[in-house]
Amino acid sequence: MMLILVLLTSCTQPQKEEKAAIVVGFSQSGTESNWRKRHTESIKEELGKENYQVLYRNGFMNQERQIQDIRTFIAYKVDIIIFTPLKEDGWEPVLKEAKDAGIPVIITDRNVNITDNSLFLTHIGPSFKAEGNRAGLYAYNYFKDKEKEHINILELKGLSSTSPTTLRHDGFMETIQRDPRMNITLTRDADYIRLKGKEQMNKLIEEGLLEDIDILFSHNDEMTHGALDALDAHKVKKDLVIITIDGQEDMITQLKKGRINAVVECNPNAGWYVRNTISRYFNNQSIPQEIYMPETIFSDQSQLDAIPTRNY
Ligand code: GYE
Repeated sequence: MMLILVLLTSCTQPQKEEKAAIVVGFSQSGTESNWRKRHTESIKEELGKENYQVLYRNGFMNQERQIQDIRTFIAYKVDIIIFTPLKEDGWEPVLKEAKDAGIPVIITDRNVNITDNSLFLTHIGPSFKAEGNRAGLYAYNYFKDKEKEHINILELKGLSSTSPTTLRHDGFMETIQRDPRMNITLTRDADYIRLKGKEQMNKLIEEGLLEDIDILFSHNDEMTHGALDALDAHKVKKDLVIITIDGQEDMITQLKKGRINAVVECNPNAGWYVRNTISRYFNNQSIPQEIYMPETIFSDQSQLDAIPTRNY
């Protein structure tokens, strides 16, 4: 009897064919910051919860390489592509190739600059403009009741031609404009890289240009760390209001130490949204063209011991 049962079940089960796993191609732009490392892990972790086969490629901050990675996914005939564009321009041809091959594309983190929005399914990421707004609002409030004729700002910018860099600047300008005393008097590029932040700050200190600066607005924590290193190396003792973006654990530590004034959070945990979007797509459910992730600001005005532990 048992034998018959075993035979029966083993005869019936294999007939139910296993559905082939969905193949996801994930092209990341680089590993320049702890923020980005977390962004990558978050997506990998969440995709790992599904029965997906994930092909991962890192573009190492080289757009040509990233385009090649996407072409490889197209050649492999993956079911869906997730991609984090290094820069805004130059994606239209390869996205068109994906569309012609019938492969949907989800863009996450930075935006692409294209005219044909049908070339991607959706964009999942933070509102960079709102981040800039929050940074500017902190600066505005800080100096609101202080008597001072001019408030000079040094802006340490991230990689050019990227949406976080453009929009963080725009958002910041929008809110500081409320106070005519506030002006960005110095701008330097440091590409979101710690060492470049340090180099730029070193030069400014050596050239004596930091002296009349009141605020440092830095587009990411890595560059801020570099700038802090330079200030330490030169033993600079001056009242500098420091506002940074990302919210890495190592920067929250600096905030708690009183080294910096405000950390605008940039949420790297895109994984859940990506997983949810993929599953909606394959279940024929509607998907909005733009998916924003929630964010906040932590500052010396916050209850510091209530800041949730970061995972990046
Ligand atoms: O702020 C920075 C990273 O594109 C939002 O890139 C991202 C930025 C993030 O390297 O740390």
